[in-house]
Order: sequence, then C-alpha cells, then structure tokens
Amino acid sequence: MARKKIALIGAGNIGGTLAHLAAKKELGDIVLFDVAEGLPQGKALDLSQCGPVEGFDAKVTGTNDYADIAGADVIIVTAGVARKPGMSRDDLLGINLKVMKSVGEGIAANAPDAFVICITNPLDAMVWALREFSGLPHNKVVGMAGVLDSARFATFLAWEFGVSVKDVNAFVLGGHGDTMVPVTSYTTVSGIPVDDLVKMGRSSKEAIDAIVQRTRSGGGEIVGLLKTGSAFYAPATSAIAMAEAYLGDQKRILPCAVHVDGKYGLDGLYVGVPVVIGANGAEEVIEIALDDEAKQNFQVSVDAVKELLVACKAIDGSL
Ligand code: TXD
Repeated sequence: MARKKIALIGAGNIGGTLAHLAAKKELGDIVLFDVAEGLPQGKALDLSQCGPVEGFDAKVTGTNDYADIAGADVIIVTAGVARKPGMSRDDLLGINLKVMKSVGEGIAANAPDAFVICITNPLDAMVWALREFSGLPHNKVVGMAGVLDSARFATFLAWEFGVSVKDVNAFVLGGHGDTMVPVTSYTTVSGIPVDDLVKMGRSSKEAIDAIVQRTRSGGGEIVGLLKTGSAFYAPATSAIAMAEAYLGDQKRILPCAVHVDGKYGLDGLYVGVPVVIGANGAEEVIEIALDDEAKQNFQVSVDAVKELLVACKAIDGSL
C-alpha cells in the first residue's frame, strides 16, 4: 500500500516540529510548504538526514509551490504570524485572515479530498475562514486547540495531585482564547472526578481555580517566557494526535474546533466541542450536559468567537 501523504502548510516552529513527529511516526511522506524561499527545503533536507539515525523511510520534501501538495491525505495549516509578548491571539486576525485565503485556494486547487487541521490563530476564526475559502466539506476541516488546552490543563492537574499524566483526562470546551472553558466536572484522574478529589482533601477549590486560570493563559505564559514567539512542541503534538485519529480511523472523542450546527444551541459556528474523529473526519459532535456555570462560560466563549467572525467579514466581504 502506497504511503499516505501529509502536507504541512507553514514550515515554521510548529510546521518543523510537525514534520519531525510525522516522520518519526512514519505517518506518511511529508511535504513542507512555505512562502519563505529555502525554509521548507532546508528543514526537509535536515529532517531527511534524521532518517538513517531514527530508521524512518518517510520522504520529507520542501516546496514553495502548492502543486506539490497534490493528493495530500492530511493537511496541517500553521501558515501566518505568531504572537509576540503584549499581543493577543486576536491581534493576528488581520494578517492571518489574508494568509488563510491563499492557503484555502491552494488546498481547493490541489488537495480537495484532504482532512485539514488548522492551527493558525486566532484559531476559531481562522478555521472557519479556511473552510469558507477552501470550500471543503465541513467535516473535513477542523481546528486544533482543545487537545492542546486540555493537555495544559492535564499537566497542571497532574503536578497538583502528584499523579501520572497518563491518568488525567482533562476536558476543555469553547474557543481557544481567554474565554476557554476547562470543565472540572468532566475532568478525572483514573475516573475520579476532580471535584471528588478536592472533597477527599487532595487539593483545594482555590488551587483548582488557579489551575483553570493558568490553563486559560497557558499560551501567553509561554509567549512571555520565549519572547520571540509562541508554543510549538505541544501544539504540534496535539495536531499529530488528531491526524492519527483520522488516518487510523480511531473514532477518538477529542476536543476540537469543529462546525457545530444544531447542537449546543449553535447554528453553524466553529467552536471547541467534543467530537468523534475517524476516517470521515469530524464524524459526530458529542453534546454533553453542562452545569449552569459551564453553560454560561461556554456562551461567553461562543460570543467571543462570533465577534471574531464579524471582524473577518468586515475585512473580507466575500466571507
Ligand atoms: O493552539 C493553537 N491553535 C495555537 C496556534 C498554538 C500555538 C501557536 N498558534 C499559532 O500557530 C500561532 O499564533 C501562529 O498563527 C501559527 C503558527 O505558529 P508558529 O510558531 O509555527 O509560527 P512561525 O514559526 O512564525 O511559522 C509560521 C510560518 C512561517 O514560516 C511563515 O513564513 C509562514 O508561516 N507563512 C506562510 N506560509 C504559507 N503561506 C503564507 N501566506 C504564509 N505567510 C507566512
């Protein structure tokens, strides 16, 4: 069976890490695309030279020509600009919306059957715009945010409880912004709800509330430390888990930014919700019962995403 083809649009910090992870896991042959001359080609050559050491036969190539992504099975989009200290994700909208238009056209013309995972910020708006510009089916265009936000939440909880990260199943809903909704009532350690662990005296409400807040500002914390850009190891790792769920028809229930129409009281918005990811892409949105607080927080997050879409439409009248 011919190897799958993974196209990475954007060969920057996340793109290069995606390529390295995909090659090590031999998910398929990898094409790195970027508008910067030499960057994708240089990283592809460097990554290829990992092959003899790592023992992978995946071909890694770099290009500035969209024709080279033809027939891709999975496309992961990181093209655009990243945050610097003092910038919010929403500050990137003006520049990155134009980038999504060129990326969407490139995908439509060369790989319309791909499963597309968007990472570019502001994520909830960019994934919606990418779907509009590309014209691909809604179930084949998703956004990566919730897997990363849940991983940040799980890391902090594992540290707090002194347990293995393997046993923490964290749940984050909503947009990829300060309004995201870490849901403690659906977050467990080996099946034990976090709220019960607090009642058992293994943490406190104050400590858990502080972790919820640290999760919300998890991206900004790293931007502040790095000063030159934003997180890229965990974002790449999170997107690769989504790609594997698609390529392996794993039917995983993952928090992703997907097109929600009818459930959660939404009528056609991209926002972070639990979704089954399998060979048909986003196969089923799982509508969970939210307590009043989570419901209110989710609505705040939905309203914030809607404001971003208004801003997008004001910039590009074709949306
Ligand atoms: O959870 C999430 N979704 C977020 C997303 C987590 C972390 C980072 N988040 C966002 O991903 C971040 O705010 C950025 O918008 C993207 C990519 O972050 P990365 O750290 O990889 O940015 P880089 O290193 O600047 O790489 C971006 C590349 C760079 O090489 C540019 O030359 C290229 O994008 N670029 C383009 N490629 C193709 N087409 C166009 N038009 C283009 N413009 C820039």
